[in-house]
Amino acid sequence: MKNVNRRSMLFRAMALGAVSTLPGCDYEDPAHPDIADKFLHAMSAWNDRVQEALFDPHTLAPTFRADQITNPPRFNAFYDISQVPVVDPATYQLELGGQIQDKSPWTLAALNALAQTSQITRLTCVEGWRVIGEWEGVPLGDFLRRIGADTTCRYVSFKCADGYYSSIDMPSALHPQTILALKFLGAPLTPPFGAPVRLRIPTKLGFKNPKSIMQLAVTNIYPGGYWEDQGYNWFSGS
Ligand SMILES: Nc1nc2c(c(=O)[nH]1)N[C@H]1C(S)=C(S)[C@@H](COP(=O)(O)O)O[C@H]1N2
Ligand SMILES: [Mo]
Repeated sequence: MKNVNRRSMLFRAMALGAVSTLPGCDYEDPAHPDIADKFLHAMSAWNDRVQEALFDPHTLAPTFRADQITNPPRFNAFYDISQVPVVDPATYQLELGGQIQDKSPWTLAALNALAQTSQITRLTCVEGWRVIGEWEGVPLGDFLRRIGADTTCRYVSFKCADGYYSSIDMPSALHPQTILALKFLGAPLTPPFGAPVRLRIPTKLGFKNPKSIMQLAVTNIYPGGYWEDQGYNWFSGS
């Protein structure tokens, strides 16, 4: 058992090592730019398969005490905080698409009326910083079952108010700590931190936590993502 765990840890470390060297390294062989690119993408696709195979849907990400929370939190997006779009919570509707039986859109009030859960977990950005925060919201698995999503599909995809987009594998979507977060530190999310609804998925890196989600879809067609399409490893479990 001990050996199996150690081996699994080693594979995880290898997979994550490749994740963290891929985005920032700017590696390009001037003589064969396409070959270098294809090689890195093939490595990343291999990484996705290893990480998907190793993912244990019952293993929980670490949780923390209230006094460990990073306050103030740290903002990150592909643009400056002054450019953050503001979504009107009163008229907000979460649109649903793909392999879902009931695609009626969800208001914020309807989402708030569902059973909520809260977590004190760590968000790790691929840039190398981490914050601990308290998020509260609806378990994504509960929500998917509620709307009649086909949970045999491979992907859940998200489109955001700022044009950001991302997607996750179904086993990770059904993980108990994966939530559609509505609150941070007991108060509704603010625009920089993903108002009105963001994904909080502590088993994955920060860029897999889309903020200000406007559309959610369930699909078997690979949806990619904003950073994923630029070479960041898609699975990116942490
Ligand atoms: N809509 C949207 N969501 C996003 C991003 C973004 O640019 N736009 N950036 C991602 C990245 S790279 C990180 S690290 C986290 C940062 O979340 P925070 O601002 O709450 O720390 O949001 C993720 N979700
Ligand atoms: Mo990030």
